[in-house]
Amino acid sequence: PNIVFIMSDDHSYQTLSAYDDRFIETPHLDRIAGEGVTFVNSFVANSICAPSRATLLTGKHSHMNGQLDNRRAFDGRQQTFPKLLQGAGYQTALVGKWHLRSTPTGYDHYERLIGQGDYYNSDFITNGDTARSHGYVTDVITDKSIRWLENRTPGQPFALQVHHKASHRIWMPDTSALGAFQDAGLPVPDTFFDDFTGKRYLKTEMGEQPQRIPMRIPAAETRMSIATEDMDLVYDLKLLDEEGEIQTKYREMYANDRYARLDEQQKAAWDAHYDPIIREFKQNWEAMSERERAIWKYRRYMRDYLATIRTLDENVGRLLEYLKAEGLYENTLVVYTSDQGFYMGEHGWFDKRFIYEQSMRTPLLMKFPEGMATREEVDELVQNIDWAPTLLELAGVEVPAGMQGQSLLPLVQNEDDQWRDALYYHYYEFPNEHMVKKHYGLRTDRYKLIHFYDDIEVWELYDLQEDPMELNNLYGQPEYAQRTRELKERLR
Ligand code: SGN
Ligand code: CA
Repeated sequence: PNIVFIMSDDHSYQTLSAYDDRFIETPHLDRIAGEGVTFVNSFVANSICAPSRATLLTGKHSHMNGQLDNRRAFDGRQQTFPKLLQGAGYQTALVGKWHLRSTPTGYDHYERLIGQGDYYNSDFITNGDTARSHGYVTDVITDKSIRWLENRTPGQPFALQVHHKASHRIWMPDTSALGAFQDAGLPVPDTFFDDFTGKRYLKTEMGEQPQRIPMRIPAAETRMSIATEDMDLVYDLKLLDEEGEIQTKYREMYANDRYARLDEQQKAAWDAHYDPIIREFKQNWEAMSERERAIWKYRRYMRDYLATIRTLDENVGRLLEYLKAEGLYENTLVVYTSDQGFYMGEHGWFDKRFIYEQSMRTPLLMKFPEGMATREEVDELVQNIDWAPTLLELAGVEVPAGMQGQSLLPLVQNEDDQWRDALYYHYYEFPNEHMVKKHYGLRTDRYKLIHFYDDIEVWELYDLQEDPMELNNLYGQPEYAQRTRELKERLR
């Protein structure tokens, strides 16, 4: 079978309608779900880009493949699934985001973005040579993918990785999608104004009233709030006014870099959309309360984010149509996923990194080759360490012993009560612009135990069944002492 592995950047499961249709309909992505398997408990091992991509390639946790954070370069000498597929006779290619700094290994062909790449008129490195590709990056990545498929050697199986830039910060929509969510309702999440007080330890002594003791709260020390200047009015929300009255920390970066990349035609469409929004902002901002301002920023953010997803969904549809038209669809495994989840205003945030649900989860849909009977929904705990073993087993290649994940093939065919009962997680990038502390933890189907360490010493425990939004830290409560000991032992 062929493999088409599509991975977007920072696409939350909350904005993929096979999972959640409060914000957006994604009919093309839903088709993969409809004809295949939806993994409803899909997670990453370290919720950040380069580590997630290294885990995809190696089937290993960060401490085993060496890619702890976004800063270091991936050691491309180690064993990866593209190398193994190549060795087994597959044509291999990667188009789009790479973000691992070192030169890609294991590919017959690659056209990769440099670092984060750009939404408009982005540069690509094609097998070593750098050139600019005019247009919107999601269209361009799809075009390049289709072109590679057209030029491949027929009759030989292929594995193509399509790694989109969308829907990464700063969420720049295509000109065709600019107004798409202007009138959308966009419900404000219940936890948008979370003050994190439920994360304090609850201390109880015999005969005393339970009380929350003051302590440092990792969630309260981050820099990823929509309401504050963490989310920049000009850079993130595109409020670049001609008069220069909206002065923010990243105004120049937006003006001289992101916005400056647009050509005259793109700028005309861009300005026609944002200028009225800027005027409205200037008229109303002063009179608004803190709360109203926060909600206004949230909706402005969501409109752009969702517009990038709209174009992403259309382009996935275009690629699927191509596979169908060429008679390739039936014998191809199509995977759709993201390098991690993202906050859509839950806890007042954007960004990711935390072991908390919205960022530890990631969408995962798989349409298997025709003739394989698969379940429609898999609810066992799966993680990105499992992706490489799955692709290898499907291709008939032996999974190396060093890979820590497990092939999902048996699981998609049959329920498995012997499947793993817990996931390990570890995030290492601190300090960093968003200031999420280093932490590791364990997630079972019901509980999550977390240890924040380094410049802080904090444990958290959540009962996901009673408290799915992880608002109420149970660590230290006497009635959870036994449970905590068991979870700690399992984690150790
Ligand atoms: C950039 C973003 C951050 C984001 C990281 C990591 N800032 O630094 O907001 O957390 O990427 O994202 S930006 O100003 O450049 O947009 S990741 O997906 O690559 O891990
Ligand atoms: Ca990412």
